[in-house]
Amino acid sequence: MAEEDKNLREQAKLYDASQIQVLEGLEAVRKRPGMYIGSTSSEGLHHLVWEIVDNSIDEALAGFATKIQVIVEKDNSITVTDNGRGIPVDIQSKTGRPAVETVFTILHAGGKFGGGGYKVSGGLHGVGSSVVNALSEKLEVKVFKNGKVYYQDFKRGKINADLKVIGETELHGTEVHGTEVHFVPDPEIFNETTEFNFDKLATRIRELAFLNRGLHISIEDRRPEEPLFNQYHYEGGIKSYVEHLNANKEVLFPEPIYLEGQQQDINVEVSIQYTDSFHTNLMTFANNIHTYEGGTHEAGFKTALTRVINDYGRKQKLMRENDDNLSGEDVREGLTAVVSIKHPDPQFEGQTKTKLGNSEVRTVTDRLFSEHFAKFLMENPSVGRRIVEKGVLASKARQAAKRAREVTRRKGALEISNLPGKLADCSSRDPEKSELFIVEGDSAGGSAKQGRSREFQAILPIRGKILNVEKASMDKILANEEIRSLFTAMGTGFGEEFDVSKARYHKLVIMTDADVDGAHIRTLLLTLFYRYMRPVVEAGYVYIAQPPLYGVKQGKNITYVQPGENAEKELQNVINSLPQSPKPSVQRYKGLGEMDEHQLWQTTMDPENRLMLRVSIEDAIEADQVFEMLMGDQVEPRRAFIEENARYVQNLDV
Ligand code: TSJ
Repeated sequence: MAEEDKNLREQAKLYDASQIQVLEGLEAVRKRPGMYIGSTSSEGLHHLVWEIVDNSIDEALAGFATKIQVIVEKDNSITVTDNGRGIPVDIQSKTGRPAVETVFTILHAGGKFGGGGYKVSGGLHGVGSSVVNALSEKLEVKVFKNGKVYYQDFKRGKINADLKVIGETELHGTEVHGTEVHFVPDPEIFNETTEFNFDKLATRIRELAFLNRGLHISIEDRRPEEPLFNQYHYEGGIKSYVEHLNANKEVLFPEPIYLEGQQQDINVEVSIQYTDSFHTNLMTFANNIHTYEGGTHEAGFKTALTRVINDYGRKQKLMRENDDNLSGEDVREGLTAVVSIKHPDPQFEGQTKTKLGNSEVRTVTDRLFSEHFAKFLMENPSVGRRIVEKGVLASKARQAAKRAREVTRRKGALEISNLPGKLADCSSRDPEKSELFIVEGDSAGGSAKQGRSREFQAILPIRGKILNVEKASMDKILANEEIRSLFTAMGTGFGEEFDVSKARYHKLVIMTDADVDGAHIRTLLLTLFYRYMRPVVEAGYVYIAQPPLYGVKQGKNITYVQPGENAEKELQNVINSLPQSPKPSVQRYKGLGEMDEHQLWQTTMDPENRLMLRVSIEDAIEADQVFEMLMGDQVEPRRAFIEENARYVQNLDV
């Protein structure tokens, strides 16, 4: 009995000590949220969702969960549910507390128990569910396990009440098991916005479905009157991803090549398919994290692809004996590929921690892919021939482009001393302060020149449609006047010599009319940036100006309404808020040309007032796909796009 008492007292002491640690730990998270989730902007807010979802993904990777459900509730809170084993609820000897409580109260407690297998959580960002808890006004967890429903809730990371059983799970004789977490992001922390972006969530959730073959994952938005509900499930996994990426393209062979293999605890999946375009789309992932900066899996894949195609081409006498080997770039032209590896202990490196570092992954990926691919080529000689021929063609085009570039360079055409005449440069030479506005049309360009702040804003007017980079080879692109002036103004060089650190402006602002043509030009520019200035997009230098959609005029005063989902509502609010006489008049701005230089400055260019959208690499990829659809060979998707957008424009014109 005395022994028991002592034990209890010890436990209580332990508990007090750990509670103090808990409070200090989570208090640190609330003091410096940026250190744990990157920022407290919209980016950080969405990060919370991935921290939670990653835990369910881990449960799926472990082979226990098959369904994950994400809900954006009416109040912008989030519910994530899975049908896995349920977070353990037993008392841990170390803390004397239920495991599930520890998951939410101790920093970095995620994945401490269970062990083994692949984990997403605790990977790249993986700061864990306790950080989400600390940054939530309220968090509730329900664990369905052992025939019971366990419940606990927290406020700003603090335990509200102990874990308790609130019900039974027996449902029509089948045992329900799983985990449900509901959290309300704390507006004290997320003081910019607590509003979730459905498309952003849906895009990543769809990606997770592609990356985890067989998983059922859904997202529901309960905020609109008519809730939105998307379900994703791909039996083909990344093979379906490649099919999706190539949906609007002409492909060289009907079914993407797919392989999965395992070696040294590393799981490798690769799927590839060639299209008839010049564009390479290679996406690599490690433990579901998009490795934008590549790494050893990417390197292994690239080496294998180049080697296998050259070996095959020579063996089959599809290349001449004296020809040089095809280069990596040559064999990747027109390639769409997804490489996804899973590793028990992934190491992420690089500027944005999106470069896989584990060296053993290089050889494993190389080996598994080359074996499969070489076999495929032997078994499919007509496809093999087309792939080699495409590479040979790319090689020839590259040599032609190199000659064209040399001529361009000799003439000094891309040098800053040859700044295009149309460019109205700014006087600052500090790239961080300097902005380049790319303006649709000479007349709007004129107003922008008049209205700008000469000190740090430069204007480059471009005329109408720029070159279709989808169908043009590199030498054609370089010969294009509009494109050349853009690259010259930027000062970054072109192609292999491209150097983002030479950028003369750290803001590149696309300013087009708010109509279909403007949208088209914007898509063209984004595609150009994505394909030929990608580091500029990745650095976050590209923006889209947001000229106002409406102006409500009363007397001398004009109130502007910005574009966006709620523009019409906002317009009504503005009208209602004004006195009814004299009667306010509404103007809908269809083009930049309808504003004078003063208005243009005030509404769209003045850093104090303007609204600009920063373009993410995902936005650019999407633009690239829209572009492909608009410009590619297939007529049907293009018609659908135009019809859909025609409707959209009609709606706007109401
Ligand atoms: F972490 C979290 F709380 F945020 C969270 C965890 C949120 C959600 C929506 C789900 C989960 C979660 C955790 N789903 N499934 C699990 N599984 C475990 O934690 C688990 C269960 C059993 C065992 C075992 O060894 O028996 C081990 C683990 C890690």
